[in-house]
Amino acid sequence: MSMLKQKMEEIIPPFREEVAAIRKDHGDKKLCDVTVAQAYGGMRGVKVMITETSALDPDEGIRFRGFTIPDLQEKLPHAAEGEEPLPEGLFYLLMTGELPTQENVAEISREWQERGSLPEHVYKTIDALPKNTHPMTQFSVGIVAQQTESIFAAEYRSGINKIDYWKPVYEDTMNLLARLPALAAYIYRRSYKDGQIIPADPSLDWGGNFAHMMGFDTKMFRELMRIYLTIHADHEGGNVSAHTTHLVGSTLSDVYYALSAGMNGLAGPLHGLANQEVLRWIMGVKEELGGGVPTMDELKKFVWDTLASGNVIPGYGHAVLRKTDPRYSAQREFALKHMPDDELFRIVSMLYEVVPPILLEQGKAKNPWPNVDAHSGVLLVHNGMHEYDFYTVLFGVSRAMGVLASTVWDRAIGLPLERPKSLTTEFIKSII
Ligand code: CMX
Repeated sequence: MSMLKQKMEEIIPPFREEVAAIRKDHGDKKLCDVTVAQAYGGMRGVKVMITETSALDPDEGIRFRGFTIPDLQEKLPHAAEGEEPLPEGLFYLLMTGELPTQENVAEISREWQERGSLPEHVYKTIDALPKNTHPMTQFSVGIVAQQTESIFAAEYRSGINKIDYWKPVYEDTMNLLARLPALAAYIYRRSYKDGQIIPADPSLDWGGNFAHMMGFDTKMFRELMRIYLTIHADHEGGNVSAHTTHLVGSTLSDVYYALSAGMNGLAGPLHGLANQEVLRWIMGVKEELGGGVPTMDELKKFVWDTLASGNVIPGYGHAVLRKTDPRYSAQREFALKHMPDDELFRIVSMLYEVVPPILLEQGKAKNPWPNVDAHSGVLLVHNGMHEYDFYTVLFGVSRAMGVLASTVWDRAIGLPLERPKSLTTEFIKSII
């Protein structure tokens, strides 16, 4: 048995008992009251889910099993050539709650390389789609096409005991995570590079190899992928991609169905697709103003014009955060270190000064500060990846680690079918 599965075998039974005792002894304790505004308002702040892997503080941002992004940069193992944390290490942390050793991470890298080849029919399924199909559609289809491989679905059919559900879910999770880079790289190569497949490099880690298979072989791009895949992985349970994966998984759909559904949520412009929208919007600014770096006044006017036309400023605002997203700050640090004079980075930095006061003056957005998506695109463009319709796929490869780690735990502690109560406006009127 692999090191990680062995570890999960050890930690799941006592945790399961602890949760069962909490449910039995404290099940009546109230977590919150729900208002009419919350019922109509997308359930903001309603405490109705359990997610073990991470927690989001409105002011401090994300903590992965209690660790901030700077903590991860300091404490997670990195590649011999670089300084950025290895996403395999984050996955170990999300799964176990403990920091991994260098050996733990090397073992996961090796295991994902071994499990990493995509079944042949997945290529054929994607090839049946028009080449200009949005990369997120190809990604979602490519994930669900692998459902033929589900070990959980096969074991469920043969009557596996529910106490053991997490084990085949763990196997499916490891297979799917191992194969996502090959799937995403194929979509990139097919959509933009004549479909020539670049074979995996077994000497590389998960993120480094992903960069390589997409056709990017610089140290800076590998490092970018390592930090990118680490910081986008998880943002507690209520965001749409995590919540959808969790919801669909609660029916005992396997992880292929569940993740594909979650990715369809990530593909919305108010969620993960905002990363491509940011780049499209910045390019629009440049084009309208004749190229180069605009002045602050020109940028201000562009921001107001966008708002006046009834559109949001992509990359700004958040449903939970009330300060600058630490994932934005981590990417800003990367840019300051590697590409301080980049033209687009200068525009992104100017927007950081221009947008928040305007959103405050407009007085609608509860959070005027930038989120993760405001920064990722410029790092990719600087490194030669200009095809911004592809960016959300990178987000998806990373997000899969968080939502699938959570799915393993959902099955480990036996969370039931999710089924909240909906109300009619007639009912609301009757109580007011
Ligand atoms: N630009 C303009 N208006 C904005 C805004 C922005 N960046 N952020 C919020 N608002 C508006 C909302 O559209 C809403 O307007 P209405 O009252 O007319 O409906 C009002 O301000 C209040 O919204 P809110 O409570 O502050 O924000 P929500 O929780 O409803 O929405 C989010 C959060 C992220 C969808 C929103 O801030 C937004 O649309 N941002 C731009 C898109 C974006 O960057 N999304 C990526 C988020 C991170 C991720 O998931 O990847």
